[in-house]
Amino acid sequence: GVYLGAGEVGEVARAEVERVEVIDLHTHLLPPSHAPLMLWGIDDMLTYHYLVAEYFMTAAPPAPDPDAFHALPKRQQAELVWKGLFLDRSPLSEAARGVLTTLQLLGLEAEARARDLEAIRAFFAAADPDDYTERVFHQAGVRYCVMTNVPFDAAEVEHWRPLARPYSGRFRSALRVDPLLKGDVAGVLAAVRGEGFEGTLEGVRECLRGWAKTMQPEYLMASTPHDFRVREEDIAAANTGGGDGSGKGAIKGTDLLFRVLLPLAEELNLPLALKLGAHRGVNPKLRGGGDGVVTGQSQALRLLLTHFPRVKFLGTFLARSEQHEAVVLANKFGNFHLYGCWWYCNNPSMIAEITTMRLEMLGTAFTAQHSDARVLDQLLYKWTHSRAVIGDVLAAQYEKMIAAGWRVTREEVRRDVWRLFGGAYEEFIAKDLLV
Ligand code: RAT
Ligand code: ZN
Repeated sequence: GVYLGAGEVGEVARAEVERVEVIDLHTHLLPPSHAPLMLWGIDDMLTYHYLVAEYFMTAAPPAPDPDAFHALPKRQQAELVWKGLFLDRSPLSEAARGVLTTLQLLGLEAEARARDLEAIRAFFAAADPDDYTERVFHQAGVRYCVMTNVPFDAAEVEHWRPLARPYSGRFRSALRVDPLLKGDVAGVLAAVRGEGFEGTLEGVRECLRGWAKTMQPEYLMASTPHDFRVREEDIAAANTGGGDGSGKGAIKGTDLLFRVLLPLAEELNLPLALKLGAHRGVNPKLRGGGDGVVTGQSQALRLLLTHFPRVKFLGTFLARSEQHEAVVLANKFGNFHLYGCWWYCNNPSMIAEITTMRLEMLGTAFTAQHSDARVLDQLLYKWTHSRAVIGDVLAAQYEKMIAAGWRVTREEVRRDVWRLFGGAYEEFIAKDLLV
C-alpha cells in the first residue's frame, strides 16, 4: 500500500474504526433458540436496568414504588419509563440516547420523533427473531458476541440440557461462576449436589467440567464481590491441602477460588475473566439496577497474576479511579489482557479518557470495548457510540505519530484497528505463556 498523507490519516483511522467487524467480548445476549430468555425489541430496551434506575430517580408521585413496578407486566413498565424519561423530560442520558440511536438505525426515527410508541412496537411485532438477530449483528458490525451463561441459573439451564437446537456462530459462550468467587460454599455445594455430584471440591470440579463440555466456553468468568481480597496466606493454605468436604475439615470459601476455579482454568486451558469493582445491591429494591461501585481491587488482581502465572486472566474494572492501576498491570503481566469500558465507564467521556490512557501506555495490547448488551438491539447503539469516540481518540494518536515523522498505509491502520476490536483478544487466547 501507499503511505497516507499527513492530512488524511485521521480520517482513515475513523473510517477503519467505523467499518471493522468487532468481537464483542462480553454481553448478556442469548440466541433465539433460548427464547424467552432472549431480550429484544422496544419494551426490553425501555426496561433496561440502567433506564429503570434513572426512571426511579426522576419519577414523581404517583409513580409506583420499585416492588410495585417490578410486579407490573413488562409492557406497562416500558410505558412508565417511556413517559418518565422520554415524554416528561428529554432523553439526555447515555442509556436514553441509546434508545434514540437504535431507533434511528432501524429506520424508526420518525416514529420516535412523533413519540409514537405503538408504531415502534408494531415494527418489532412484525419481525422474525432469527432474521432480526442476523440483521442486527450485520448492521452493528459484530462478528460474534460472547454470552454470559450461568449454570447456577435454573431458567437458563433448561435451555442447555438438552440444547433446543444448534445456535448461530454469532454467539459464543462464557461460563459464569460468580458464587465461586463470593466463596458461597453452601450455595455451590447445594447446586452441585442438585446435579448429582458429591458435595466435595472434586464434586464441584466434576460439575464444572461437565458444564464446560456442554457450553464450550471461550473463558470462565466472574465478577468480584465488593469486599474481594486475595491474601497470600490463603493461597499458601490452599496449596497445602486440607478440607475437601470428604470429612477432613470444612471447605472454606477461598478453596472455591484457589482449589477449584484457578486449577480448573489451567486444566481446561481457559482464561478466567474477572470483572472487578461492582458492589451488588447497594439499593436492592432496584434489583438489577441497584448495584454500585467500589475501588481498591487492583491489588487483589496483582496477587492472582503473580501467584497463578499459568492462568490467563481477562480483566476490566468498574471504577474510573482504578483504570490507571489496571493499565499498569496490563503492562507488567503477560498473563493479563485488559478489555472494555465496563457499565458505569461505558459512557463517551469515560471511553475517551480510558482509551487514550490505554493507547498511550499499551499500544494495541488491549481490547478497546465490549458492549455488555442485555438486549439484542443495544448492539446497534453501543457499538455506534463507542466507535465514534474511539475513532476520534485513535485519529489523534495517529496524528501525533505522523508529526513525529512516521508514515503508515491504510492496511497498517486496518491491522491496528482490528487488534483493538478483537484481534488482540484472539492473539492473547492463542498465545503460549512464558512461564
Ligand atoms: O452492565 C450490566 O448490565 C450489569 O448489570 C452487569 O451485568 C455487569 O455487566 C456484569 O456482567 O456483572
Ligand atoms: Zn455484564
